Amino acid sequence: MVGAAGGLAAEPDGPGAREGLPSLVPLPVSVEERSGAEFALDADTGVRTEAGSAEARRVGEHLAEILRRSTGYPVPVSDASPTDTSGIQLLLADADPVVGEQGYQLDTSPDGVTIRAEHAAGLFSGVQTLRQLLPPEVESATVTDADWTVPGVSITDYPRFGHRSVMLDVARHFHPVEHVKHYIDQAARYKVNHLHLHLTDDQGWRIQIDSWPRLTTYGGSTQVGGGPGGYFTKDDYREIVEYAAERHITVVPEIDMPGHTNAALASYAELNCDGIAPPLRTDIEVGYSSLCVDLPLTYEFVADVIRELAELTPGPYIHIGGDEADATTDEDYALFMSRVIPIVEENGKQVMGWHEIANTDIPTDAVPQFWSTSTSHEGVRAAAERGAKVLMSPANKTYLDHKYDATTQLGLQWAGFVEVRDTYEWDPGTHVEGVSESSILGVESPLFTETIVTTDDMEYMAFPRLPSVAEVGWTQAEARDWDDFRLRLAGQAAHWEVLDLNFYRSPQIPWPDAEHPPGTCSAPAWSATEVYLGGDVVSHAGREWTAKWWTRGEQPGTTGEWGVWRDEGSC
Ligand code: NGO
Repeated sequence: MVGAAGGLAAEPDGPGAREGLPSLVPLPVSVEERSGAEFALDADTGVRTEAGSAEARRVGEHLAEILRRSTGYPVPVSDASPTDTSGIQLLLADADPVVGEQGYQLDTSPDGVTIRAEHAAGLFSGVQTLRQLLPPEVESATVTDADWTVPGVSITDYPRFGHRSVMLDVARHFHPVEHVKHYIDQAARYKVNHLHLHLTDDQGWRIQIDSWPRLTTYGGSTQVGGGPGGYFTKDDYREIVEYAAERHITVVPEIDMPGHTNAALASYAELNCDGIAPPLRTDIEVGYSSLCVDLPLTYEFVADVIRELAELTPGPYIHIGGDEADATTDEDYALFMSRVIPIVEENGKQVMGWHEIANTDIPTDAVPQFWSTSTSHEGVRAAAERGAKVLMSPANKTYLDHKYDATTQLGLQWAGFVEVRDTYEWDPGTHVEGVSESSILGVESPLFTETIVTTDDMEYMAFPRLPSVAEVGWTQAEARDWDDFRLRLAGQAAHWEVLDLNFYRSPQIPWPDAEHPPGTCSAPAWSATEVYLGGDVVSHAGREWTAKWWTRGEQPGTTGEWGVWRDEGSC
């Protein structure tokens, strides 16, 4: 067995991807180069899937669609046959048992490529690897000319952690179904298998709840900065769940409570302890709202919301938030959780929550999500000792909403700057005192959206950090090495260019791009608070800048809106 990291020529300091095999991210468990086993796709190549398995067929169709789009070949999908094994085979038999629930084996020969797995999830992961083995043009949305040769390899691969997740906050800025699907596509490429949707927060409620309709019609009517907001109808939401499932991604919906609930409290006066509805909020303060813990109606509300949400949720988890409940006393918080957790369980779901829930008496199948910048937490340690599993998303390692460095115009920085190397060089299995590998469920990279409006913004913050955290979740600890990773990551850029992804050219990565070698893109020069005069373009110091977002607020001496404008730099 040749470890992929060891078997290939790597030049840590030179620009450009490493030579040899295409750069795979996340790094597989083992990659053996096999000369003479290259396979060239052509107009006759078909995909053959395990006979009788609808799931394998779906993975096959998914692959065929990608190949048809870029190669223009017909790529028929049919049942695998013992007598004709040419082409691309997706089989659910005879995989080495070491691949487990989610792993796969991928072998090439001059006649084809065979992916074997125990389950369709493994086939799907193998297909993502195959995409990276093919030339980057395979990602083209239109028919392209390329040498469609898959190098000769024998790969055995399986994940370190079964739960690899991304989170998208659709509450601070609403992100419509198309944005979410786009994000799902990018995450699936890196073997992420969960999408946590932060559906509610102070600034907006984004999921239709039939028994409490004003949550969305009123509570979803704005967002950070005062834009029109929006929400998912139940059909929209089902569409997301289904789209994700086709990509072997399970959706984990989050209703954040008892804090982060201003949108709900604004929508229904009767949910407030004093019976008075607060105004909708469009700023980014945290820690001021709380559901009314003593009010019986609070639990009727929660029961309705959880029931309707559970009906929309095929996955096992419902995330109940629980973070930053600064407007709730500790006693009230514990009381609230002791009443809400059973509601989730009665609906047949397991609780996930930000790590503060571990300050209360949570059941052992509840999952605290660690988001602190510190490396110890007594409640999380104790929960792990009692047998709970922990989801790891330390803010200073995994928060995709954070600035890369002082020049990043988007993003927050309360946890410091988060460069690519920060997201890579940490170990989920040893990060939190007293919480060992066996207590770790997996790893998540959250994208909060206080400053994230467009898919360009999402891409810029997620790339290249999302693939980096994805490798932390997938690749075995001893195989990870920064100097090797940065070369493999550089190798991904060619795929991102075909995909037209707006990725951040971190100076830590030796990008192979001759046109834009590291450091030659002009850094964004400034951001400033200016009076907003209307329209989308504002003149500043004689130049025009596109303003992508602004924050409504009070500014001494002005009565209008004002904004934070940014220069976006150029390449
Ligand atoms: C914190 C806070 C969120 C913010 C985010 C911004 C958690 C779990 N609660 O993370 O409300 O949006 O930081 O980085």
